[in-house]
Amino acid sequence: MRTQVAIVGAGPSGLLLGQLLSLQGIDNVIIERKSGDYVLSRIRAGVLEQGMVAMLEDARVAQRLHRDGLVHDGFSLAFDGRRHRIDLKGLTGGKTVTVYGQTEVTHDLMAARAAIGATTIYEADDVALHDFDGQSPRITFVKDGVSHAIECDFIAGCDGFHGVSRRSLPDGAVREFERIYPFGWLGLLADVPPAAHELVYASSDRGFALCSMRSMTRSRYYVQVSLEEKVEDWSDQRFFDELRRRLPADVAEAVTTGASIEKSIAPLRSFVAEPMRFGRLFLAGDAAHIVPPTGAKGLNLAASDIHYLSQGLIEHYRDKSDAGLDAYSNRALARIWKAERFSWWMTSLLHHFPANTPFEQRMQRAEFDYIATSPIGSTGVAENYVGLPY
Ligand code: RFL
Ligand code: PHB
Repeated sequence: MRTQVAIVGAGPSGLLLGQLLSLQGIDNVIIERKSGDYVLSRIRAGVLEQGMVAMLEDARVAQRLHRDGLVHDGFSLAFDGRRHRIDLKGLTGGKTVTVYGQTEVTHDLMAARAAIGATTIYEADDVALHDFDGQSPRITFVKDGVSHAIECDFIAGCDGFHGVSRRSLPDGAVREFERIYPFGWLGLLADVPPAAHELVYASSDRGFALCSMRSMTRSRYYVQVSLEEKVEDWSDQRFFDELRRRLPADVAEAVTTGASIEKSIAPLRSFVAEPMRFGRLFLAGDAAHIVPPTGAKGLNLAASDIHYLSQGLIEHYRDKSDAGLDAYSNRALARIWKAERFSWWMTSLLHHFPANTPFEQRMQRAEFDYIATSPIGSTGVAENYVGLPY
């Protein structure tokens, strides 16, 4: 088999790239390790920046998003029971975010891909990347016990943090930067109305909590937990009791409890691999970088990478120019590092760090007080949360 762009991974990065290329008549094949149903069953992000919404419009997959997505003009930060609203719209000259689950984005992209008739190979085993440092890259894999090869012009490594693409690079080809946080997030999804109309990020002496949602009838909640915690030890009742203890009183009172649809623990990590290109292999999304979920940036960064990468590939085929591909890594990384900083900062502000001294705890409180009383402090938070320009 031969294609122009072989894409490894059918997460949001791979599917969005495939859709944008297909719309320009650029042939592409996606190779995914899991089944389509498995990919759709992963519960992950929920907040889309305006730039990502615009990209989904360009990709012609924004119909359901505009019908079902919830536009949010603001969100709250809470500290020891005190609450401060960040007026996103007012502080950024009219920008907002849209609450729409990653699962739904993935669903819409998969449906569009099926309608276009582009090829996705699901349940591909032993995916391996070859010769991407030369002119004729190739991907091999095993499907239903049979070995296959795809020849291509370029490979897009969109296969997430644990994927094969980054690991295929020769030793020393990339420099990795990493911070692992000493806690995780226990998340719970339930079909109950959200406690508040907007998201609430809360810091308390018992640790961090977040009230989010997928719709006006489906809530997503998180509590910070130690890395030793096991999901099995958290009944729904225990989860909701702990959540309420960490929230300001009025929000805690408004929490409706209900049976969980999903409950899982995710570790928190900051990670960047530089550069994001090696020969004819380009890394995008979680394959190249991870942010802790506190700033809601992971999915949005995947989209901005794909913005730069799709432009580069389109320019290559349409204009016979490699300027966009040559600039890809630097352009993407400039935006990534700013989102890394914001996500690290929000994580540092709002979580209970076991090693923090009383001095550092006072610094967290002073930082919150500054944001809550300074329009300039709040504006910086708002500007980053709605997403920096592409
Ligand atoms: P994905 O979504 O991980 O997709 C990668 C795809 O590649 C496949 N794959 C392979 N395919 C072929 N061969 C191989 N060897 C392969 N290895 C892996 C995988 O099966 C998968 O389908 O990466 P992508 O597309 O870059 O998208 C990035 C986003 O998914 C990610 O940034 C966010 O979901 C991060 N994230 C969150 N971000 C937020 O903004 N807010 C959140 O609340 C939030 N929660 C989360 C998250 C990520 C989580 N992970 C990664 C464990 C919660 C979790 C649990
Ligand atoms: C979510 O709804 O899953 C969510 C929202 C905001 C975040 C992280 C996760 O910062």
